[in-house]
Amino acid sequence: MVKKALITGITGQDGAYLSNLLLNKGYEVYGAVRRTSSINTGRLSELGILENINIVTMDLSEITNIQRVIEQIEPDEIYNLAAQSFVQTSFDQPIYTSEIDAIGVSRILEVIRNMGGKSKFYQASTSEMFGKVQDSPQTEKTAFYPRSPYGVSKLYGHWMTVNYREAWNIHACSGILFNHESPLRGIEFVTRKISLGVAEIAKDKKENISLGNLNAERDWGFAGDYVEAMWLMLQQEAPKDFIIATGETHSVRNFAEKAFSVIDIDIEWDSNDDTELGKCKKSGKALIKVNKEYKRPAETDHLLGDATLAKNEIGWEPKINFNSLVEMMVKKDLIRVEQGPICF
Ligand code: NAP
Ligand code: G4F
Repeated sequence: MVKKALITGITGQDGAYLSNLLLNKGYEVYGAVRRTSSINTGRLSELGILENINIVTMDLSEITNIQRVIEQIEPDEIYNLAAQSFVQTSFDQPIYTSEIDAIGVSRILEVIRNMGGKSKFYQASTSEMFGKVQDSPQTEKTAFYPRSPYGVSKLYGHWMTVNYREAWNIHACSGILFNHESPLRGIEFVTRKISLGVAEIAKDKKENISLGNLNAERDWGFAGDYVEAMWLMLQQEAPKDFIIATGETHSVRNFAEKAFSVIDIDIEWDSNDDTELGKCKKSGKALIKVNKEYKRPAETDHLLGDATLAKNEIGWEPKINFNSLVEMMVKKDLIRVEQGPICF
């Protein structure tokens, strides 16, 4: 029997990679899209898979909509990737972020419960739940301490997933995924902002890149590797939560240095305060500027994940390392700056 998967957030970065993976495995893929005034299926088109997906309209704010869609499809697996996923925006839109990232999860879980718990459920949890980290590296046992309305909302979704598993015996699990990036990453996130900025500077379309906290550290992996972990988690006999990470951490500063090295530019830093500049070693030109507008009211300073449990129990390991990831993103943006489209 062909398996049916419903993916919320299918128009996002992970939605595109996960759809591709599931289609290759022979799934019938249903993609939930919220109503917008313009078409935003560009990532699915870029991967050449849009025509193979059954698009359905579904917004996480509307339980009746969720119920009708799930009742109609009767999916074997539901991957809840939909979210207001930008941490910075969550400080300006905390209520909306909670509505989708927290209560939205309850809405789906309630529908699954009311339908007798037949669909398996994957929740897109996040390393942002560790926030002000209580331990490093972070494991499945590390205490949470979220530092943004996004992190707090995701923590609610995480515990609801655990609770519905324990209370109602639903095959529900939560992937605590550390930052994962790709050429399909949204342009507001720091890695893509840098890769695109570097490409634009290389092609004389931009003078410099403005960034916020250069010292924040993230455990950055490749999104294509991470969606495989989502699928693996739903294939297990018993549902369980796993950390998915590379086990390496790098600062935003490191990421920028590596990205410029792809176009043969070495960066040197000229001070260590709010007026810091990253200059081209050869020409002395300022290519990176610090702008406090991009700093956050409360920051997650350091993330480093330990994915040993995932390696031992579900056989997951990352394939793409940090250097290859940065190179892949800059090289793709160099092509896009000339040929487009730049964003989705
Ligand atoms: P993304 O590119 O920002 O995609 C988010 C998706 O959610 C988009 O398809 C968006 O639709 C959809 N969405 C937003 N609000 C919605 C609503 N009210 N109803 C229905 N759909 C809605 O995010 P991503 O990087 O692919 O991440 C996927 C999931 O993993 C998110 O839940 C994110 O929080 C979580 N996560 C991501 C990372 C990471 O590093 N990427 C790490 C840990 C966890 P539109 O296209 O219409 O905006
Ligand atoms: O790329 P970011 O915006 O990602 P952030 O906040 O870590 O969140 C991402 O990863 C989470 C997993 O931990 C996901 F759950 C979430 O959905 C999202 O995908 O920022 C990374 C770091 C931050 O410390 C930020 O302060 O980069 C720092 N940063 C410095 N300058 C900047 C900038 N971030 C952005 N977006 N733009 C800047 O100019």
